[in-house]
Amino acid sequence: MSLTVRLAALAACLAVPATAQTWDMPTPYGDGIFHTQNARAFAADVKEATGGALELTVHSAGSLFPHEEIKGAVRSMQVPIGEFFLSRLSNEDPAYGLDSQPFLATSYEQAEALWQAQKPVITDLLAEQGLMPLYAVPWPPQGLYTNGEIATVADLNGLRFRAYNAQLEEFAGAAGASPVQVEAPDIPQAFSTGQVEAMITSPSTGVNSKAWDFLTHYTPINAWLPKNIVVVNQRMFDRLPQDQQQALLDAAAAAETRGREMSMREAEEMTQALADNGITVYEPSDELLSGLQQIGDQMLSELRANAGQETVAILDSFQN
Ligand code: PCA
Repeated sequence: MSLTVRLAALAACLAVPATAQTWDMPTPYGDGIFHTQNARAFAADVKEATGGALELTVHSAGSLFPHEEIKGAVRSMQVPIGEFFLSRLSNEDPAYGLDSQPFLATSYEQAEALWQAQKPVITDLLAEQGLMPLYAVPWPPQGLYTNGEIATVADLNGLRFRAYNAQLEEFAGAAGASPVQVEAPDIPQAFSTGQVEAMITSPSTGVNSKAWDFLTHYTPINAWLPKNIVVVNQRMFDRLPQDQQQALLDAAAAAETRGREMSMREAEEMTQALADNGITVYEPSDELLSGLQQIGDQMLSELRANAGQETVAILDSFQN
């Protein structure tokens, strides 16, 4: 072998380590959503830090597994890693759903404090299923989208209301609306076919689904900041060489910080984008806010009465 050929062969070995592996990473939301962009940046960081030995392929918008199957797919090792909406799991344990309790944590600071209180409990719960949390990122505060302005809770009466989890379903129901579960990528179709006519979600999801095509009004009620979480299968993680484990953890820590910053930026920029595209953005009336808060208070007292000790302990440490 000539020296050049040998050098070329050596370079090829260095570029693609012999043990290089690719991990599929299913995620629920579309490419235009900052959580997905953050996941792709996370993947790029992992690739760079491992010199290409570990590559993550992000499959967005539920394209590899539908949203409701992502957690199970990571658990059963069909995929090593995946992202989902944390409070979807509240039917397994109410601790998962606290970030979607209406008016419990309504700012980024409060959401962060709530996450710090939730995290040890959620880490233990996930560990029972062989899963380890890598990072969690809040959505911007959730606001109310309708046709026409909403002055009081009574104005929501009878509206077919898009919901994404059990808490929102309960909240909409208590406000007199009729909740219908619809995944985020299906929002435009659900509105255009008349399946739903109002929703509570972030300005990010409103812009991503072009809310101005089927809605006229938005009010930032800042009702809660739900989170997405990325989890890894513990056994798959343990099988990685130590340096790759560390690379994954470092990239995850960076993704949590970056994602939160993206979220905060979007809270403002996407609200502006709604207005720029013709949506009327208005401040909620005191009457509307206090009516919705009352429903939140009622839901919280029911939760406290029915939840286990650990969930109540999270609430106590957060609320003190
Ligand atoms: N967007 C997602 C979850 C919360 C949000 O802001 C959705 O509407 O499904």
